[in-house]
Amino acid sequence: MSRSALITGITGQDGSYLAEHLLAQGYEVHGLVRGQNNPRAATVSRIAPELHLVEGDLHDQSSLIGVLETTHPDEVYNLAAISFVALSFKQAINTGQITGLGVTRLLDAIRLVNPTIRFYQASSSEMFGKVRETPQNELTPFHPRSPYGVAKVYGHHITVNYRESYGMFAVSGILFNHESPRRGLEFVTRKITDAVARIKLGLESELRLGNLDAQRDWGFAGDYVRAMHLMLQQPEPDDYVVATGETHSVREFLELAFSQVGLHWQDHVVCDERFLRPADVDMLVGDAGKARRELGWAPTVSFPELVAMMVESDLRTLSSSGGLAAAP
Ligand code: NDP
Ligand code: GDR
Repeated sequence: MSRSALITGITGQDGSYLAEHLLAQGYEVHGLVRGQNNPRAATVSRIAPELHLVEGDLHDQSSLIGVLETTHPDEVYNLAAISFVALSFKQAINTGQITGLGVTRLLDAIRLVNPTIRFYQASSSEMFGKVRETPQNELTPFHPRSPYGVAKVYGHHITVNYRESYGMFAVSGILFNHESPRRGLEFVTRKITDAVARIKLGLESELRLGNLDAQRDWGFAGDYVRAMHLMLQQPEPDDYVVATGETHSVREFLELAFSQVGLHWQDHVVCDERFLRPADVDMLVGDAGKARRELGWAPTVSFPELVAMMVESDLRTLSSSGGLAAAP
């Protein structure tokens, strides 16, 4: 009998990479889709045709219980969230409801239906926020800087709490930023690579951005979903930082992305205070030593390779669609 997995957030960046990875390992994979006629469901079904889509919402506990009862998963990966930090400032309560309390709804549903299910929570380096030490590891104290970060801290602690209180196999993966050609256009990396392709093709001339000094530890999403799966295969549940160990500024990302197509970013980028946040995270860099030692995990894509992959993909997609399609 093949193993079965349920992924929430299937229509997001990580959902499709994780589905592909688990299908390749022989899993039966179910993906939770919210809403009526969700337009992103068709995209993920094209990427992973063997995937089974099921309806449910992290707002609605009985939908989660129903999905667990019908899909019988051995493993549940909770990737669903309001994940855009800027939006979380504008919708702080909604972010708390989904990104925070949604974790408890899912953990409680698992406890009721089948407490032996293994559970992965998508925690974030945003929990470190105003960092207390560099690099950040599993023991670094949290100081979140946004409603999103605060909600993720709650999600992390409730995951650890259900493990300790009920003996559930519940783990929290503290993942640093990871990007890809499938990254949403609202995030800075894809916003940049999409704009570079548009400017190169003569479709646009300007890119408006906020804080260029922010530094992030950027890896490739395809590498990071392998770590999620490995965490659920361990003899004991535990929490892990997943990161490359390198940090780069938004300015460095711009430099590499524009120079790849023979352009200077200074000729096109305009600073626009609409994209500044009420509070930002200045610098993140992770120490993934524990994941390396215990999971045997290591990233395979370097920072320049990641930027090149994303620029090439956006150029290819926009060239073949005459500038109409945003997502590959
Ligand atoms: P995305 O923003 O691309 O995807 C978020 C997913 O959550 C979408 O599929 C969205 O569905 C779904 N969702 C939102 N609200 C609900 C709801 N009420 N019920 C069910 N599903 C919902 O995120 P990523 O793929 O980039 O990230 C995956 C997870 O990992 C997120 O939890 C994120 O916070 C976390 N994370 C991400 C990092 C990164 O760098 N990418 C780093 C660290 C953590 P819909 O299509 O309906 O909107
Ligand atoms: P982040 O990613 O907040 O780190 O959260 P994002 O790409 O949104 O921002 C990174 C940094 O770039 C600065 N920035 C801009 N950001 C956006 N989106 N748009 C702009 O125009 C812009 N200009 C400058 C930001 O201020 C910030 O400092 C991501 C999400 O995937 C989270 O869900 C995840 O938990 C963390 O990564 C780890």
